[in-house]
Amino acid sequence: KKICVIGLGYIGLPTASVFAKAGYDVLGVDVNKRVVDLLNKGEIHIEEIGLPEMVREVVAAGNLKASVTPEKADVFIIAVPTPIHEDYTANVDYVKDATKAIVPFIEKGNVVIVESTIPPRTMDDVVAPILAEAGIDPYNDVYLAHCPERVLPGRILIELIENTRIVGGITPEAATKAGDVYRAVVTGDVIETEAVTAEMSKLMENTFRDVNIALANELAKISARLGVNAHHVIELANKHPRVNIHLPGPGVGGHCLAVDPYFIIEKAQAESPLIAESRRINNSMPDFVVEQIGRLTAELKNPVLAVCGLTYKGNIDDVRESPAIEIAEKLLADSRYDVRIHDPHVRDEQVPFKLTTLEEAAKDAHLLVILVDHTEFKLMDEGKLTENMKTPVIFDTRNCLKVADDTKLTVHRIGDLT
Ligand code: SAJ
Repeated sequence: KKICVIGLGYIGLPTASVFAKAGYDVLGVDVNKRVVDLLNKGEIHIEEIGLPEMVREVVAAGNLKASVTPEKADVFIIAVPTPIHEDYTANVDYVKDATKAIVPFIEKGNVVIVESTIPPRTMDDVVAPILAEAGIDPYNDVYLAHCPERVLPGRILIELIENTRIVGGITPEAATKAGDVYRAVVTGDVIETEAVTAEMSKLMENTFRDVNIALANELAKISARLGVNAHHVIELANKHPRVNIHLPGPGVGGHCLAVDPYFIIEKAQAESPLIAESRRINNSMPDFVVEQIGRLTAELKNPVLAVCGLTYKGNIDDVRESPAIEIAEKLLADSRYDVRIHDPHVRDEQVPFKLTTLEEAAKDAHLLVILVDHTEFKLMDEGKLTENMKTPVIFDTRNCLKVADDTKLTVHRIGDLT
């Protein structure tokens, strides 16, 4: 069986690799020639645990090839980004372009799957009509389905295999045929439903998490006002069997949680005030962190700050929508501060400012701010790290450092600032 995967990003590339590893003949397609050339050499342009080894193996075995143009296949999987417009509506142009790109290669009986996250009704109102216009009956000629990806960056290769998959067919037969594609490689359940239900359930998963994080972030702010330790409150409240307060932090980033809720708001604005307010709360966290840094350094004339971590979460190299970037930019724009920035997972060309080593960042610093819970930071020897600091003070916005009680260090956390 031949599978053509359109889009070789964080989802498409691992997906193509997993099918190739299972023995399928896979063609990965991307508009970026550099990505295609790299892949044909067995190399990759993104960071994900286990992926370099897997890609090298399947490319060497001849099961995965890459090209800038699609070819005929039994199954087409579209995994392209859905960015957001300035007005917070979804930009589904890449999904449209990818659909148009495969149209000349589609034959009767093919399975066409969209994995990209899309606003509710996009399969019925946008994708199906593109096929229809090209003379392909989306309900009878092909098996068209939405199968949202649900993998967690950092655990993609595990979750691609083990997670439950939701397959939303544009017809019940399409759901079954598309479901069979995943049943061949997935050990989790494969559940069939209608396209719009699949679209909505994917969006609600990420919205659920975003709203819950907003609640935790609101608690952090309330705690700062009232002089309560939010982390203790969370620890105790979460002893209740039906309570699971999330972790407050410097904000919500990434291309999923910080974006997907808007796809629901766009389609039902009057009915989604809670979702919209949660977005506002999470978006306000970078300002809250900058304010707290101001308070922690209020006594100093020219505070030197060591800012550690830029990615949107730990142990990945993805800086999309990262609140840490926003915080770094705000600090850099404030002439009161001397700011040094370090992230072991980020390369200079990914960000609009210069990066330093951890040692350079910490040297003579008054405050070290942890914005991301990379393992490198969690494992670091705080004594060694702070020995060259002017004052051994850390602001751990991720509550990720385990600091011994007898340490000379002062550690502030986002949930225990009073
Ligand atoms: N965060 C907090 N507090 C928390 C949990 C997370 O501040 O308690 C922050 C993180 O630091 C990060 C952001 O939220 O900035 C998002 O991180 P995440 O680990 O929650 O999720 P993503 O965006 O990496 O991946 C999510 C996952 N969705 C869910 O867990 C419901 C993943 O399964 C999806 O496949 C992915 O979105 C996606 O592609 O939609």
